[in-house]
Amino acid sequence: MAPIELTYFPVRGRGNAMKLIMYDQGVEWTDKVVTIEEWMKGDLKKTCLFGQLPKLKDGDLVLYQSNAILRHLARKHGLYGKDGKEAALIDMMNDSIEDLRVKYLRMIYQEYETGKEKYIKELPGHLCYFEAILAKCPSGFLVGDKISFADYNLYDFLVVQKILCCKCLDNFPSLKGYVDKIGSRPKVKAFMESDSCTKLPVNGNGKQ
Ligand code: 0HH
Repeated sequence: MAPIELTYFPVRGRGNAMKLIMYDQGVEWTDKVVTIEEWMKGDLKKTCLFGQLPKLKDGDLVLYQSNAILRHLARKHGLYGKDGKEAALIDMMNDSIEDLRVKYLRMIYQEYETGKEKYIKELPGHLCYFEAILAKCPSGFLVGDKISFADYNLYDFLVVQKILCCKCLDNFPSLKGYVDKIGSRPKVKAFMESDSCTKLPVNGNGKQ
């Protein structure tokens, strides 16, 4: 069977969490990078179901929407909890991460100059919920005793927040420990230090 193919822009953006899953889980996949110039021609956009990337091709399944892609990878690779109850809780966590990601992306793409300071000021008020959740999780993962797709997504989000504001986790010992723990998984560490991650800008407009 052909390896999974991920089509995305040359940025970390919404692609990084899925790449983390695929590297850490040893998934065979290929990276199809679309330059902004290529995208602006419009031909590829017209073929995308919702006119956007990322796109994941897995055999004859073609998926759009980053969270649907994360969930698909999670179902295939045992990253969706041990039962329906854990899966529901993992979905809840991931939806909350998406809420924060949307706030972050709005600031980056629409109001970086005017809104960055306010965003950083308000960030602890959002992160404190995850701090409280993780402080109560003996496994060190968001749900249950195994890593889930929401953990990869939260890890990716927190690393990006640290790039924006290096002190943002200083008052959150559980979140700090969580980032260290997931970041020290050998394949996660190797990926995060590789050119595949470090050479890409965090966002498409050069802001971070
Ligand atoms: N809800 C969707 C998801 O989760 C949102 C996808 C999305 O916003 O998958 N896709 C954006 C790229 S992510 C998109 O396709 C942001 C990175 C931007 C990198 C540079 C993009 C340059 C575009 C000229 N955007 C392109 C578009 O909407 O035409």
